[in-house]
Amino acid sequence: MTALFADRALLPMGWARDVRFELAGDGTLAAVTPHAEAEGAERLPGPVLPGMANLHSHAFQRAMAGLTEHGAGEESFWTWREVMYRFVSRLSPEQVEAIASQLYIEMLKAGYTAVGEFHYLHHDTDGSPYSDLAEVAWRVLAAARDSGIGITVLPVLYGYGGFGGQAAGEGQRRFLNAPDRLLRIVEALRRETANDPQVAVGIAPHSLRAVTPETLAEAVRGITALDPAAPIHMHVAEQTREVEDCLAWCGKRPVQYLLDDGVTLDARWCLIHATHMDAAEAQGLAKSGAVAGLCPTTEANLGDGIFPAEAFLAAGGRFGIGGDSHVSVSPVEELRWLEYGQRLTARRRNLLADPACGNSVGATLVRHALEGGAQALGRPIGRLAPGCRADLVVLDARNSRLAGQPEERLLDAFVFAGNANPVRDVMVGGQWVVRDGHHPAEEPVLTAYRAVVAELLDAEG
Ligand code: NGQ
Ligand code: ZN
Repeated sequence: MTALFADRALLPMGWARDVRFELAGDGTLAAVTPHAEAEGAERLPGPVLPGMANLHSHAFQRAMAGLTEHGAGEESFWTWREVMYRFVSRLSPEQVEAIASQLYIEMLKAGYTAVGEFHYLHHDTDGSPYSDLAEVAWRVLAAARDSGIGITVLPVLYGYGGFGGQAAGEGQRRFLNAPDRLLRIVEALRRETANDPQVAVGIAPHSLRAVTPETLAEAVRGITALDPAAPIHMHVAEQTREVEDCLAWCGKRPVQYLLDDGVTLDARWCLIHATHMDAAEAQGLAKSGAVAGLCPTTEANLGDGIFPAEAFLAAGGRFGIGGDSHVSVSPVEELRWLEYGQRLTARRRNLLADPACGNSVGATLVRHALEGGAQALGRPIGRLAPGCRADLVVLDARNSRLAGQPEERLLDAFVFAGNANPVRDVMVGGQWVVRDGHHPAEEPVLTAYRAVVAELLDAEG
């Protein structure tokens, strides 16, 4: 059995010293022992954290980052979405794979060891299905496997262009599936990955705008029959216009609708963004046990608004973080902006400081995001404990932000003290995938990515 040894490691109870990890052959942790001997173990060169989950990704959007920051005045989420539709209308499965490969390597190097791929680009450019319905899903799966990142594939149910079953537009035609066809993609993925502990499969009804109560219920029934614990993710209440349209459609706000009608929100669910909630909705979502999937850098980039994090956390709410459009690929930046958004609106400091995390903002952010991310991705991750995946991140003891920090301030320094990447080595499922800041495939993957971006930008003109 392989053994690792760390001077300091973040365990479920908090920081521990002289921790010995025994790795089992199946990629899990067999034993985690504090105050242990280093004898015969590989000594890790810095403090060790569990790998972070990136619970919300649209991988292809990585190649759009920086493309939509021009133009004054009338730009909004909705005009960004038009540009995104144009971009997506040209992408080939091979290009999606090349972009996802680059993204997943960037994620690993930043300390993410698992991703939730909210996958909605299903069909050919004219909207007809590929001969293999799951063609593009295989591409993102291949990118994850080749990079070594763990993945929860969430094939998206997308049927309509707005509340009440409005017809989908041209730009959405590559996304469209009825529930039965979506479930065929889910079943194919489940069959192929049944014995792969690096992969889980769930579903993602895209948003209340893209489903009807009937198709939503049918998809939830379908996935529940296949796996009663499978994750279910959905975008909700990201823009105020969505709240207004939902009120006009059913008389309720989006989160309130989900709490009251149609579905049973519980620990399987992850509501992405949930930006615009009133106090009752924040309470209700917290009590449901569902995870709020927060994507602070994308929410800032798209002008969404600020999630009511202080109230949600005070009510016992669970959250995780996602890179979403990948304008940033950094758990540090997501967590930092989660707290900064609160400070900028409240004009106070240290709003997300949980007494259970020693009132440290850094520890509160990291520990909640680890837990909520693991729950949302439906895999045994986010904890350095026996039976969990051996997904761990070794921080770079040479990074200035860690200099002289005692354990109780280490996570504050991790989140708030600088910009150089503090991640040195990354292990996923017992395999080293990043060593001293490098991934073994980073050069060829970057070369392929550059070629794809050049093709795409050429076509953009
Ligand atoms: C998406 N992205 O599906 O990629 C969405 C935009 C929509 C974000 N919401 C499209 N950040 O919500 O209709
Ligand atoms: Zn999204």
